[in-house]
Amino acid sequence: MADTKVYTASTTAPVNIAVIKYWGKRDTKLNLPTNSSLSVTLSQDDLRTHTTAACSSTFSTDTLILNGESQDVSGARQQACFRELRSLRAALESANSTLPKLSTFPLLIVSENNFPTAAGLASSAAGFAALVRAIANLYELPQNPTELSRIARQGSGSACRSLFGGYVSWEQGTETDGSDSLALEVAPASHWPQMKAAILVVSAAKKGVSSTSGMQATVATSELFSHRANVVVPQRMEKMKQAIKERDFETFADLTMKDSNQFHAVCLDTQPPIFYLNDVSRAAIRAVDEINKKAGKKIAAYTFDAGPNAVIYYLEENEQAVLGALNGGLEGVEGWKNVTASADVSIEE
Ligand code: 2P0
Repeated sequence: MADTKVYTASTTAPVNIAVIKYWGKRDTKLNLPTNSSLSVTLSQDDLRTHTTAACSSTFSTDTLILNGESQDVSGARQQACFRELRSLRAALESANSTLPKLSTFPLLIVSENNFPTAAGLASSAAGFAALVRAIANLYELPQNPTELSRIARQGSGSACRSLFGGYVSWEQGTETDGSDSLALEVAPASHWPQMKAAILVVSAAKKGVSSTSGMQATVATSELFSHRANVVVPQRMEKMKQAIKERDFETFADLTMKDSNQFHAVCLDTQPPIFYLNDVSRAAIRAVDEINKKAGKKIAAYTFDAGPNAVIYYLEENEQAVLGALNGGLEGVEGWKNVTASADVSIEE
């Protein structure tokens, strides 16, 4: 009798915000980066993607629905994730003939973010991480998060870091097939649970230059870029791992702010220049500098991705000093989101 059952599995994946930034690819098809990067995972209570994956012989075609809207799945990124996951499932099925042939069924993926997709809050990272985990759960794959991160990376580079909670590195790797370009846990969230983050939503508008095209323009035209990728970031990766290991917030903050500034410097060095920061972003930078000056040490660290919104890291004990000053002193901020910076990833079945 034909198998007409609908198989389903659900999961959630968190947003991550890099403190050592990914910017530049050596292989655009496999999303292989020109430098390693390191991120902090945000709490799923605040920011996450929830995804259900289903498959059935009764479905007609692969379908992806994001926040209620049907998405195109013919792109190379989605196709690469589907292909890799199906091939892992097919290997299980050929080893065990009693397993249902899920690898041959069309997929239906339904995804919801609990935050605005357009707000520049790394939605593609959580989105592809959740998609890969949901299908891996559906297929009952034995692969661990690092092995799955290789697949999520092909969906969106930064997505590979959202397979873990806590503090996560994406090791650039040297192989041309991407087999060693994957995410590793630097420390679990429980190692440094006092870490908090506040997101200043300066603008919820979609960014002007996409990360994917912006980073390749930088690789092609910036003279500063190779110094960053080859000299600065390798040293910073080591120092950042050490700072996290030692729970040394001052060094963490110093490296985080320097790396954000250098990422935006290579954007400015791109032709034509890419501007992600605006006047409000710059006011946030000055406000954090003032907070740190007043405290006599670094108690707050700003970082900006490919847009004007600020993420401010701080330790719980300094919440009053940091948020009080930011709340009082910044105009032009559309909204606030105080989030727990670091959280364990738990699988929601
Ligand atoms: C990061 N960003 O490390 C950096 C900092 C933006 C600035 O990863 O083309 O959406 O999908 O691999 O992952 C954004 O780039 O780019 C990003 P693709 P992605 O978080």
